Amino acid sequence: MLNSEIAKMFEEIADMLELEDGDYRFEVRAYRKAALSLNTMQEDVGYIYKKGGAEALMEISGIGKGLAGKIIEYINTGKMAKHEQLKKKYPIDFENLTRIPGIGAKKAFKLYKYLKVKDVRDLKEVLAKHKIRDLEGFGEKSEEEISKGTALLESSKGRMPIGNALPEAESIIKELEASGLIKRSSIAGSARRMRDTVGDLDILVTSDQPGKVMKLIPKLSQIKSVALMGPTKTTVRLKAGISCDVRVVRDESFGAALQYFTGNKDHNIKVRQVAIKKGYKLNEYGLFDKKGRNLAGSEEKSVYDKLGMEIMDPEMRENRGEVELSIKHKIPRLVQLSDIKGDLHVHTNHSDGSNTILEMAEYARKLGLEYIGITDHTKSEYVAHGMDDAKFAKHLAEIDKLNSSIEGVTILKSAEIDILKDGSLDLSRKTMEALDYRLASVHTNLNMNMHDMTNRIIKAMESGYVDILAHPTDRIINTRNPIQLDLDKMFDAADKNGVALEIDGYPDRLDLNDENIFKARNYNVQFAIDTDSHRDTHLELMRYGVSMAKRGWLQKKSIINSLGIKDLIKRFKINKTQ
Ligand code: DGT
Ligand code: CA
Ligand code: CA
Ligand code: ZN
Repeated sequence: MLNSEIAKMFEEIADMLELEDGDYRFEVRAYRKAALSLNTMQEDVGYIYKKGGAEALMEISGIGKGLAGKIIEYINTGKMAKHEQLKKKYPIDFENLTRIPGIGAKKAFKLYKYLKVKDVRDLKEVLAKHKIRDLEGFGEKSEEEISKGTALLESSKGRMPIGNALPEAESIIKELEASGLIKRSSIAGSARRMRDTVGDLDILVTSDQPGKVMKLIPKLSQIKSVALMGPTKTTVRLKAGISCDVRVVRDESFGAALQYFTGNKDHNIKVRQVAIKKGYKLNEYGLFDKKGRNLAGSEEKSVYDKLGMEIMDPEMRENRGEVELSIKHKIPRLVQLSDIKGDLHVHTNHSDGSNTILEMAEYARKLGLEYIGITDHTKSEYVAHGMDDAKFAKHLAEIDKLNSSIEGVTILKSAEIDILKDGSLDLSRKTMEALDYRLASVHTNLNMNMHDMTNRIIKAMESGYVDILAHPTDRIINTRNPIQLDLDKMFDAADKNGVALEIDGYPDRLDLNDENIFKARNYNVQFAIDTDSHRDTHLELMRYGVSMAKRGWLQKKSIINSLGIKDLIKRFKINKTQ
């Protein structure tokens, strides 16, 4: 998808402009805003341009005439003059270097200027020689931080967050389908299972003309290079920085192939054992009996059916006991996106979001949600423009006013209350009591040891003022490790104090993750699946949170925002007459 390529270039232009003499703050902000907007859009800008021209591009939030021109330049020429011109002056791999905590554009430039560091490989060399600690503005502590961050980046190498990977696959499928050569198509592999990160993408299509499909693939707009091309499988490297396997099978094998290539491997091995026990043979072409007669293959469900198994959502296929349940026909009905009635973690421009309360509410209504809870930051989060009690008073009054005029969606009053270092909460009791419900989270002092961190969070939960604990482990995928937290104690406290745990669906977070959700099932805890939106289109990211919940085997009954507005008001004991 073009979005991520262009976003990358915009980010780099912003990085480089920060290094230029003169005041480019306004431009830097504009480029970064546009990059964020592109990165979190699920529709390809190439398509948007093709369909609606420059006008349509300018409807994307954060994209004005100038930036639309740059996007068009890139669509037409594959280049961006501004980017090339700056890049000559700064031949630095900003994209990867600035992913490392402790390195921003300015520090990356210093590392280049004084130590000739252009990329992560160079960085590793100077780290090994302890050259960074002596640089002005760095020091020993910062060298250590950079060293840790580099190790984390290395260990996550190659795995892309699902929120970036899935739209790539969807856009490839769209282009393939537009060719008219394709009968059926699907994403497979870890992206279909909605794992939080994806090693490579797997796409499956059926066609009567597999040769033509294979020839078409290198011409798709997303492809950077072809790694391997065979008669029915092509492996390509995408511009977005991930590999993709595209396989063509005969239409009558589509179900069997889909089952096989969805995986995971351990799930497949178990399923194949079921087949063997029955005297059958199962492979990517179909299910066959002893005499080689085809029993199933066209539909995935019929493969499971003929094995005497109940089909389950791809998210469950991780060999965590689902095969055994499926044989007994006891697969639970997992929560679905359509069960979600509202979003309880939403930011606006009253703290660090981009849109107004009204814009967020209207977008939520457009998506069919019954309610959204506005959870702007509290004062300790000053970098995110957190509000103090006085500002909250005005903010809440505004929500009341909007709520009385807007139809079709309810705006709930809340806050993302900082849990301070000592476990106290960053708002007065009076303000907290004026809220419809309270979401709390840890944002600072993330390096505490497990004992202190666990006590800090449990103290907050026991205050009686926390309804939802947001992004409980505070990890950022590929960037920041989870905080040290005794999860069992935390789950227990959540259960005892009636605190719902959040599944933050924002694709960088996905927190709690599937493994932790799966563990939490042993406790009687409730969950809230939220998007942590910072702009209107982020409200569409709910699907990632729901899939995490499915991967943790959650059912609708344990998700508080599957409640309709009336029941939710009861759950939160909100005094409302509407
Ligand atoms: P990834 O790419 O690391 O995020 O994870 P997957 O699950 O997408 O793995 P991948 O791309 O290597 O293979 C796609 C699917 O193909 C995998 O989930 C199951 C199936 N598969 C691959 N290799 C084998 C194998 O050796 N045996 C069996 N039974 N299935 C396999
Ligand atoms: Ca894969
Ligand atoms: Ca693969
Ligand atoms: Zn938030």
